[in-house]
Amino acid sequence: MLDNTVKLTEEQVSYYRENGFVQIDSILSKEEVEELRGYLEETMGVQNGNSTQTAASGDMYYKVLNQRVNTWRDHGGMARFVLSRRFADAAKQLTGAEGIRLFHDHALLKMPQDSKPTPWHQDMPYWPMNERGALSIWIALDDVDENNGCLMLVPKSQKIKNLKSIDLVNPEDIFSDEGAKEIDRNTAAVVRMKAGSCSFHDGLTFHYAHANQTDKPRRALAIIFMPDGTTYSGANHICTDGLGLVKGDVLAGGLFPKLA
Ligand SMILES: O=C(O)CCC(=O)C(=O)O
Repeated sequence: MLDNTVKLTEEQVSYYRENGFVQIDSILSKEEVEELRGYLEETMGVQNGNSTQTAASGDMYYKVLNQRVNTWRDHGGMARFVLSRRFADAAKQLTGAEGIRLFHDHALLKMPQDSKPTPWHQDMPYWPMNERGALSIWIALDDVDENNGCLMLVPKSQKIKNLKSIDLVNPEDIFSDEGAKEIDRNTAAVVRMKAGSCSFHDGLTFHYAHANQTDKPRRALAIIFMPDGTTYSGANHICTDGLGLVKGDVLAGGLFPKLA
């Protein structure tokens, strides 16, 4: 049952709050990983649905990520996982927020052959939110290490402010930003894990993913959660454009459901 919750340890919660990320092993069973892989495969091929493929094969961005946003809006199986209480409740425990809403999910595949790393960046600058506190769960659907695209995360980097968004195809070096002077990339954790394990990272945490040098796709599902009450900043975003939101509106309702 994906609605069962996982009680995180005090160490996991305090590690997240101090360092801006935490790894949690085996959040999914082997059977659940197998099930989710099947749904993911069906979803990646959807044409004209309610989810969005952000780049086509051959595009430069596709070499960084073969990405599909809002898979839950097309596939009931993806929805079962994305909307499950298990992940949202873990986000609630980590943040201490009174409630957790979905912002969006995205399937993140790193394809074999000419794969590029995901450059160092923060997520928050891409999100149209006034308050900090939003976070991602990144669920590995394959065993991951430096050879096929595991994440690297810089401890305590969430303590600095929201810098500017980085072009993921022609990246500037985020570490050369004046605001990032105190962040040392040499302290980054290499987050190797087994399929079915996950990490959570704060929207401000500096992170990177290695290129995939193997001959198989690296599959991951990331879900972005936000504390209930988070408000719209007015910036453009694929998930809010066209919804008629005005600056300061609470991000809520059926497209941003409260999950925990
Ligand atoms: O999976 C990747 O390569 C990058 C993931 C990422 O940047 C994120 O989940 O915020």
